[in-house]
Amino acid sequence: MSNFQPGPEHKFTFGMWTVGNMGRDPFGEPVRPALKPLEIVRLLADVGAYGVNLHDNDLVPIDATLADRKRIVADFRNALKQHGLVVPMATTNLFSDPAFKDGAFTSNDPKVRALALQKTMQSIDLGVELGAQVYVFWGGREGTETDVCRSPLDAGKRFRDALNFLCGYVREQGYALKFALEAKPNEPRGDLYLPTTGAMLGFIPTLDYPDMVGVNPEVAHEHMAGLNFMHAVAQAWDAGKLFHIDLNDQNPGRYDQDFRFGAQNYKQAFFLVKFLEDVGYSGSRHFDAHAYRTEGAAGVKAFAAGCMRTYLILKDKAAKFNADGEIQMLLKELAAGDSATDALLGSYSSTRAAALKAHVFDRPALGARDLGYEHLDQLLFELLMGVR
Ligand code: DIG
Ligand code: MN
Ligand code: MN
Repeated sequence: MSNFQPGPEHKFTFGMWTVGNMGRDPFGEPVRPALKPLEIVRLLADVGAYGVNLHDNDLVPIDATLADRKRIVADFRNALKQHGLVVPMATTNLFSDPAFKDGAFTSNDPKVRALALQKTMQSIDLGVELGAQVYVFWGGREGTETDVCRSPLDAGKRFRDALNFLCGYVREQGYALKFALEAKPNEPRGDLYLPTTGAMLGFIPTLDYPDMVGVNPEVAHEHMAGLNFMHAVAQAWDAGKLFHIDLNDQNPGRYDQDFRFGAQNYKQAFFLVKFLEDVGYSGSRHFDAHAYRTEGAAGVKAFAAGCMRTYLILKDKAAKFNADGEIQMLLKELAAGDSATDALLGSYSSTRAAALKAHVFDRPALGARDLGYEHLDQLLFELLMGVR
């Protein structure tokens, strides 16, 4: 039995804001003390993480002087080196400061839009300096409580203009950086623009440099929209756009719970891990989650360790599923072709179209088949529950 201990090869990463979450919520004050960046690095190294990700202001306060910035970044880089952590991803906080209360890139105020570009370029510089190769854009304030304030067409154009400008900046700087767009349907705004991963995938081809831009799907955010997260990830993968991923958990129809990975929906978490491992996803397994507000320091460590242990347990279950003779035999039967019909399917030809139109189907027989999914799903359940 593997001991499910995380190692660098698993590429588990956490945002500084995750284990650094103080437990503040809209109805309550912080319950945990703030952790300094160096304490976060030490904590993540202790639990076996591979890397740490950050918003600009998770590390460098928004009003820091250049001298402050220089010292803070030097200390942080020393801590990363001392503890053997890397920074695969960085992002900008364009949602905390009141200046962005009505959006950043999509704000009606051109001064705010310009400030957002300035802040993001500075934050990109910081991320690249720390070694980031993926840059995430989560538009936490890019939305509205009432559509009276602006047309979604103007919002989309402004977001497109901002990304095109920032792609131009990255290209001119010669940074080896890819952009990953993160969708969320709502919160903290009443509605967020481009609310799902699918919406982001439809938006990317409208950009000047679409090859530089992919997506960063988050479990909780697709679940908030009532969607199947693994399907969203599969669509992104199929489009060659799965540049990063935010792992956590969430019950549908709730606020953004950002629970420990696998804490709510074991079966969906299993199918996600199986998908990522089956296709050979090589990116970070990034946990964008936080401990329950009930927890103290020990609970935060248990949260972080639990995220990674759960992933490794489900990875082991996926391997067992793929090696289970009865399950694989049933799947093989389900996937079996039919030589007579195979000739009718495939790329278009007038011959094939004529044959299809002439073919006589036994439709009642097709409807009468017993597909055996109940038995197959029960086998999966028993495998997940450890009785198989
Ligand atoms: C929230 O899901 C967002 C922010 O935490 C951050 O900007 C992004 C990076 O994963 N996710
Ligand atoms: Mn979230
Ligand atoms: Mn996220």
